[in-house]
Amino acid sequence: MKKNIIVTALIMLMAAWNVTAAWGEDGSRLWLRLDANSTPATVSGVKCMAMTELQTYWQGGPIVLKRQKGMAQDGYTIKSQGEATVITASGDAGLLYGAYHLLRLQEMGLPCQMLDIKEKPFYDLRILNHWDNPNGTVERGFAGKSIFWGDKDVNSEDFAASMKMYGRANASLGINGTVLNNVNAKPEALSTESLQKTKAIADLLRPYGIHVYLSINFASPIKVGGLKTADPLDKEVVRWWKDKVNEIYRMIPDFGGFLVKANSEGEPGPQDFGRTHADGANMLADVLKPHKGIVMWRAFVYAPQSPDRANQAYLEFMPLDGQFRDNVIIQIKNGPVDFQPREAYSPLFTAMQKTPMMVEFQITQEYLGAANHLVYLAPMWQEFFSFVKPASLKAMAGVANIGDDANWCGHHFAQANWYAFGRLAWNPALTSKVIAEEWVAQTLGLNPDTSLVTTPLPPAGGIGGGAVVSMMLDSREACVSYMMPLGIHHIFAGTHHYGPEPWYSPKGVRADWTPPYYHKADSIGLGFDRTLNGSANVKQYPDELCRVYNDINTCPENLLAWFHHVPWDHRMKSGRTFWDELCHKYDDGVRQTRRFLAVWDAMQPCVDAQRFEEVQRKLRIQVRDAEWWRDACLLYFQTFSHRPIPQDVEHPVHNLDEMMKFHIPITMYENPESGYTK
Ligand code: GCV
Repeated sequence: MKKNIIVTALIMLMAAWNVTAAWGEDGSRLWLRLDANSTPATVSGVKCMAMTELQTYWQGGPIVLKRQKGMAQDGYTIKSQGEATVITASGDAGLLYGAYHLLRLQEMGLPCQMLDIKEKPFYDLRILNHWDNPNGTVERGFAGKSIFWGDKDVNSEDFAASMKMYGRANASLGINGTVLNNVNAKPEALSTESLQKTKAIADLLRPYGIHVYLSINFASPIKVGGLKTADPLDKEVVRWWKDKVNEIYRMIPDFGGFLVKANSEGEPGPQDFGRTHADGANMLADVLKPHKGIVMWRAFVYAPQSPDRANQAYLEFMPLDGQFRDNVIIQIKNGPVDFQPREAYSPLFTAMQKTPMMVEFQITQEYLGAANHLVYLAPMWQEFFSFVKPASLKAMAGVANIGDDANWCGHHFAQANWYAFGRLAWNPALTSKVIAEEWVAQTLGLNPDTSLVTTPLPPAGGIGGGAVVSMMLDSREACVSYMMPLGIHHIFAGTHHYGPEPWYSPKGVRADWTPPYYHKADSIGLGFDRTLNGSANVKQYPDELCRVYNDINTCPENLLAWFHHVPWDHRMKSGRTFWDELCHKYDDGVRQTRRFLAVWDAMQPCVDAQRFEEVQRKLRIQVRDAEWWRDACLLYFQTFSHRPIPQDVEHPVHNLDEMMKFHIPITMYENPESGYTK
């Protein structure tokens, strides 16, 4: 962990190991304050943690923490009684969440008197998924190395301090579970040595009400246990898993369970032995059941030969609906392809009626500009919830964007996505705006009710939050516009998913790993025909939506090229042709990023210098990247459309042949640094 700077933000995320002068003496612009010299948590219980936090940070009158039977799990009330404030909950976690609620009000400068608050989480399970590898790399991680693995000494004070911050940040949002390792799980995650480390982490996170979980490699009985098979119906295999699970629970009595990626992208699974997902999941569920453990079985599957990857999860899982044990939850990505800037929702969510399901969102910005682009994701997740009723799900998982970078997430504003995930898992009815306002007030110390239109600017903070909030709210749609508007998807560079390579199609690479599989550009038009005349993906949706999506004239324009091969001259609602609209969308996206930069530039008097400069640098990269996206996509698609770029649209500043030769030399474990850019 780099300890030379500390910035911000998530409630207490960043404590102040050496707060820089630029950040000022007031390290309090946190969701909750951290004291710079605090020692690692030595307290044992969660309730104790609630007391400690209040004793340390609460600036109001006396607080009473009360236990009361019969209240919802993790729920709490906060009531003012004379001078005192009473937090009541049936369990210790509820008391801790109540304490953080109170501190949030305080940090936001909201009234802390006359309180009468009643809260309970919408989901019992609110869980982060870390794609962290034993060697310390983080798959699709853009914020440095793993905070858990690699050369970390889990018994050191540094490690305890970092787990303390991680625990506080999560608990302040109500996050109560974490999967510590990559779903592309190395078998060694279950070795006794690795389990010792898992135990150490579990011990450090327990005071924050956080349970640990592990991703497992389905072939572990062979690779760790030395058996000849991992067939889930084989008695010896079952015995091996029982013994392993018993070993885990002896070490970690409150261990949460397993997350499984099976028969997907080369990972082993029950199908390797002629068995189904249900056979595999149920076997693990049975051995976990006596310990109250659960299985989160992922539905992220697709096959090289499939004519439409978006169809695959439904085809594999629908026949198994109702066949899973009650401690199995099917974990489904929000969209049927892969965390694209915009996707239709995964049709499994409305199709499966007899199986517990949970949604997997991606907090890390694998496909949304990594840790270089400011893209606030709450609007995307809320869009999902406008199609899929929150109550139809059991839980919410988020693929974490956390690493050992000084600001934890690689981009200051990426912390807002971690924050938003936690807040939405607690209450999916919260609006993106409210969440952004909370974050801006606590992290930047800006009043979200004020915009930046007043001139001259006051010399110090306290204003301008409104402009930042609206920039955040617009940022996801802007990203869609400059990357993949109107339903276009997966036209990323083959190796890193950062920049555009709609042409990427080397010989020998499987088709569904290349952009032409998805955009299908030709002289007629652009987009994937998923109608009844095409891959029939529309049929996986409820009848009413199927009809809407199937007809090019009723299909929402923001999903047009997702469901249709759209003719270049198709007339859009704006009156423009599809080609002209496409040009305008890319252009809008670029202009928006320039606007974001201008908003931020104007914030200079209101934000600490260090954070101002770091965000400004990233926004400049984002503007250049947006131009790169626009030019690469429009010039490439123009080779099919043979239509001019409209006069009222800014024309490309790059040449297509130059861009086709341009490659960023990064792997899936890195964030592109500014030097790469065109
Ligand atoms: C962990 C995408 C990503 C992979 C990821 C996979 C998954 O394909 O590119 O890095 O693997 O999704 O979610 O399993």
